[in-house]
Amino acid sequence: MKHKIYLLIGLLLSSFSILQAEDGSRLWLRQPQNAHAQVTANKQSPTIGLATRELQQAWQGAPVTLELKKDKQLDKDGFRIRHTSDGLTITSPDEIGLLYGTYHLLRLQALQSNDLKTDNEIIENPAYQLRILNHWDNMDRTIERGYAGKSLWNWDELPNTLSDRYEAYARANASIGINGTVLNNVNASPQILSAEYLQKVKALADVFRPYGIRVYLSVNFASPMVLDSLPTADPLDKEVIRWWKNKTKEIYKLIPDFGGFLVKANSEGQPGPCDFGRTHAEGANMLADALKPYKGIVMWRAFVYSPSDADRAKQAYLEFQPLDGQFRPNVIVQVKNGPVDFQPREPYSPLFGSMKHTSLMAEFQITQEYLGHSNHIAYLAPMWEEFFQFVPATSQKAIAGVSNIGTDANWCGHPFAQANWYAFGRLAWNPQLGSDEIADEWLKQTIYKEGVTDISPIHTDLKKMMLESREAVVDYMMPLGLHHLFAWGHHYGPEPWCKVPGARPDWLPSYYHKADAQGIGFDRSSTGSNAVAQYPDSLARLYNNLATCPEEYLLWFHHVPWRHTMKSGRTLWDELCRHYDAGVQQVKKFQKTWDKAEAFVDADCFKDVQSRLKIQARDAVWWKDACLLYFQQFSQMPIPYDIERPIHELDDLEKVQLGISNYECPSGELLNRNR
Ligand code: GCW
Repeated sequence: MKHKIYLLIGLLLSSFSILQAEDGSRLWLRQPQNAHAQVTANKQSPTIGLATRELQQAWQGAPVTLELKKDKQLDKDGFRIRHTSDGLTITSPDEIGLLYGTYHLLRLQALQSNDLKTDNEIIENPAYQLRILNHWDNMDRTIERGYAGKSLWNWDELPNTLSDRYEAYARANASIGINGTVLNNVNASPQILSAEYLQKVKALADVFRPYGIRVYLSVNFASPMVLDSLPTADPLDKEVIRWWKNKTKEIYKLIPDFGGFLVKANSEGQPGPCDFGRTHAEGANMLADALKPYKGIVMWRAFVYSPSDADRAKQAYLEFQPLDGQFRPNVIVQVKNGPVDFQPREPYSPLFGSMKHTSLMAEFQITQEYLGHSNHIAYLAPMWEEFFQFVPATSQKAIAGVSNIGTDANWCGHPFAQANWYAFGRLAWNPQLGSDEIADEWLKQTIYKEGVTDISPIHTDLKKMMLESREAVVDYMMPLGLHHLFAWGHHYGPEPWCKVPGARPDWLPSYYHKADAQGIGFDRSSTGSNAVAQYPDSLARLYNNLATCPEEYLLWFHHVPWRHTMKSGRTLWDELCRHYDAGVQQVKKFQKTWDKAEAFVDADCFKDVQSRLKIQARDAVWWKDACLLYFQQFSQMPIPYDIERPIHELDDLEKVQLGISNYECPSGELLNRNR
């Protein structure tokens, strides 16, 4: 009797946990945990213990052997999976490779992949050695450009209380190959290096370690002045050098595998070596020397633009390229994918390929600062794929993505925003994976509710929606190479008219669109700012010529007359109108696609995405009307008669105030406030 009651309670609990678990909190790791697989290993360690447990609980197939062994074909994180007479063997020269192999195997199982059915060996090595998330998390748990709740790191409770989420976070990252995390905002508080906070950082590092995740910190260059009242932070000053050496030693005592520092210096008001008449290289090298004995690295950001006359898109190159060859080997210069700032579409940053004697790494933005926050679907893999066409992974050893993770139950706010975290990890492992393949993997593992066996009526459409979503955002926000038309501060809605008395010109949209009676766009050709000259010759020629410049970058590189004839034969103005309208129509199509998915997904998830799509559809119209009505004042041309008419007055749109802060926008709260 007693047993029966326990059984009943057990059943109730497990069905309850299944219901609970459809809230997105399990991410792409939703496989049943009741497998009892047979697993053996030729060594024991915490990491191998994790791999063993994952397999025991979820692997439904033949016995698995975990084999730690040198193998000429495998890098440290790489693995081999092969069939043997008594089951499967996962081999790796390092424990972490065994864990990656484990997650790979379980992913193949979840996807019912054919790779498993054949006798083929699977060999995987990551493209980038360092695959790092950058958190822009502040010490008060707000997140700069975070749209999924608060920061995961509960600094007040640390180091004594460890949230379950810390381990879940590490596991999720390990499952997609991410092996580093920068815990705090690049606009860094010096406090993070205080003895008190280092204890908290250590507590997190201890949780992450078995999952192969190394901890890094963003540091404020003026830390010695703020924390210990040194009179200067000059990187050539003996006391300053000593301070950083001691601080580094203190960190490694607590965290022997600490990864290193990320630095935003002399950018947007942050302190840096230039405050003391030194170069970025001198600043970075001083930190690199302190880290070298421990094999730590410095990731030094190239996101700089001073209030000078030079075109903002040229500035990172102008400042950093001349320093090529001056950085220590353990410095990596971290460069945003584009030359301006994470816009919906930018050409790649010309710094890539132009610093032959310096290690560079790309910084992507997973959080959708400029792509509709967590209200809009914008699957970013196609954007990153575009980047890899210009900047192949072979040229670098590291890659970073600005995280979109917060305390929301589903981690990322929008249920589909998880796909961007997932895609970043998968691409950092293998940039050759197609956006299509990654979307396929993510959907199958994440989105369909338990019990659905046939996804074929909806799967292709959902995948298509994801694949088209980023281009839709480009279309309704900033087509044809337009950029930075965002509202002051929050970077959510349109404000191409924005004027802020006394503001830096390059913080205002008109600096970028330059609309006037003649035309629109930023002349970066040889007759303008000549930013084209920063690209390799063949590309420079292509971009420089109005006739050959790819239309998706047209207004990035040229100021183009309104009546210019486009490839379609239409005028630029008509083409612009059509792109804006196409973006709007696309989102309406997404709404239809999603409504068809109702029977296949969890009810709450369905409603959540449905209501966010409504917001996205309204926002798309808002963007289209705002931009077209505003630019029409210059073009003086009619909106083509066969496309939907604006439904707003420009005057009204110019009065829209969202009332959201620059730094935090908890998901779900951005429901068209004050509109
Ligand atoms: O994209 C811009 C953001 C800032 C950010 C900065 C940076 C962390 O608007 O919020 O600050 O870039 O990358 O440093």
